[in-house]
Amino acid sequence: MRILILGGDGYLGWPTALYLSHQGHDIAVADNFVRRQYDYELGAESLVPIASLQQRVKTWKDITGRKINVYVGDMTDAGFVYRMIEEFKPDTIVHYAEQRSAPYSMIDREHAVYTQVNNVVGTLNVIYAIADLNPDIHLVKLGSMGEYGTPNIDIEEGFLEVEHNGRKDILPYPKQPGSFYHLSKVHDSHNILFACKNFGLRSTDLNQGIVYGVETEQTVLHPDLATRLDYDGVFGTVLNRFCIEAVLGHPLTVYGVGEQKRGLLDIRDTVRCIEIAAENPPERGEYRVFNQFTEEFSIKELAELVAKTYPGEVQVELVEDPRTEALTHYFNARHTKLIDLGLVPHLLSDTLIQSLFGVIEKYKDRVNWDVIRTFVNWRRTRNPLYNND
Ligand code: NAD
Ligand code: USQ
Repeated sequence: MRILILGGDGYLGWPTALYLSHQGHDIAVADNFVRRQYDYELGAESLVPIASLQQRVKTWKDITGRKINVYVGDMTDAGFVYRMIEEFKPDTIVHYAEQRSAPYSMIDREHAVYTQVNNVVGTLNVIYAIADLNPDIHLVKLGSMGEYGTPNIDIEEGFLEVEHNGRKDILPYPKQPGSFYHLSKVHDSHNILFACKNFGLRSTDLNQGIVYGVETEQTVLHPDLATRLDYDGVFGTVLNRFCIEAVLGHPLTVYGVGEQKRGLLDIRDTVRCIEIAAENPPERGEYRVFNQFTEEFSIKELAELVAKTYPGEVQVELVEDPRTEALTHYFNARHTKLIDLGLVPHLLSDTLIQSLFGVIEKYKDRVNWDVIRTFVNWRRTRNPLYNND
C-alpha cells in the first residue's frame, strides 16, 4: 500500500512511518516542523534528543535499504496538499498533522484561534484534495477520546442509538469536549462525516486515548530513529510526565484529587492500530469511528502505579486543577472494534514503565525544571507570559 503520513515528524507520526515502512508499505511523510517551533516558543525540548527529519530518513535508508519520501509543507496551504497527493498517489492518508496540546490551545485567544484554524483548515484541505483528486483514498484521521467529554452514561464508538418520542435513530454520539483543542477535533469529525456523505469519501476517525512510552521495535535500532518525549507542562502527557517526575525526584503533579478517568494506550499499539485501520478500509461513503485505547485508569491510579514501580522514593502532590474538567465522574467507554479486527494490546505492565525509567534516567540532565509545572490556567482569557500583563 502507498501510505502518506501527515505529521510524520511528530511523536506518533515518525514511529508510525518506520513501522509501516518495515511492514513493506511505500511511505511518504509530510510535516512543517511547527512542533519543533512550539519548543522554541515554550523554552522546552524533547527529553530524548531527536535527529532532523532528513537525518532520520537517511539513517532508516542506511539501516534497512527502505526509502521514506519527505514532503515539507503546511496542511493549511491547499496548493501544497494538492501537489503532494497528486505526486505521491497514496492509497491511504494517515492524518496526525495538528496542534495536539489542550493546554497550548488554552493559553489565550491567539493560541485558541491558531489551534482551530490549523487543525480545521488543514483537515478541510485534505478532504477537498481527496474529493478532487481520488475519492478512493482512505482517510485515517486521528481524533481524541476527549471529544466525548465525561457524560454520565457509557461512551459508545462514535454513534448512539436514541429513542425519542417513540422513534429510533442511530446518531453521532454527543460531544462535550473540555478544551479548544478537543473542540477542533469535534469540528474535524463533523466535517469528515459530512464529506463522506456528500462526496462519497471513506474515512476512519480514530478517537485515541492518551499515549505513553517512547520506544518501538524500529525506533530503538539507532539513536537517529528515536521519537520525541515531551515532559513540559504544556505538551507532556500525564503518564509520561509522571514517569519523568519520578526519576527527577519532582513530586508527581496530580491535578485536582486525581479522580479524572482516561483511556490510555502504549505507543506500540498506536502504530499497530493505524495498520489495522489502513488494512481494513471502510466502503466508499462510510464514516466510521474506532475508540483507540486499551485500558482505563484514574489519574490517581497512574500516580500510584508509578510510585509503586519506581525503585526510589516518590512524592505525590495534589495541585489545584488548572483545567476546567469534572473532578470526579463516571467513565466507561466501549473499545472493541480494533480488538475485533486483531489488535492484541500491550497492557501497562511494570516492564514497560521500568524501560521508560531507563530511557529517562539516561537523558535526565537535559531537563529544564522551569517548564515542568504548567503555566496555563483554563479560566484565564489572557496569559501573563504572552500578554505582558
Ligand atoms: P505531535 O505534535 O508530536 O505531532 C504532530 C506533527 O504534526 C508535528 O510534527 C507537527 O509539526 C505537525 N503539524 C502540525 N500542524 C501542521 C500543519 N499545519 N502542517 C504540517 N504539519 C503540521 O503530536 P502527536 O503526539 O504525535 O499526535 C499526533 C496526532 O495524534 C495529533 O492529531 C493528536 O491530536 C493525536 N493524538 C495524540 C495523542 C497523544 O497522547 N500524543 C493522543 C490522542 C490523539
Ligand atoms: N493531568 C494531571 N497532571 C499532569 C498532567 C495532566 O493530573 O501533570 C491530568 C489532566 O488534568 C487530565 C489528564 O491528566 O485530566 C490528561 O491530561 P494529559 O495532558 O495527559 O492529556 P490531554 O490534555 O487529554 O491530551 C492528550 C494529548 C491529546 C490527546 C488526548 C487524548 O495531548 O493530543 O487528544 O491526550 S484524550 O485525553 O483521551 O482526549
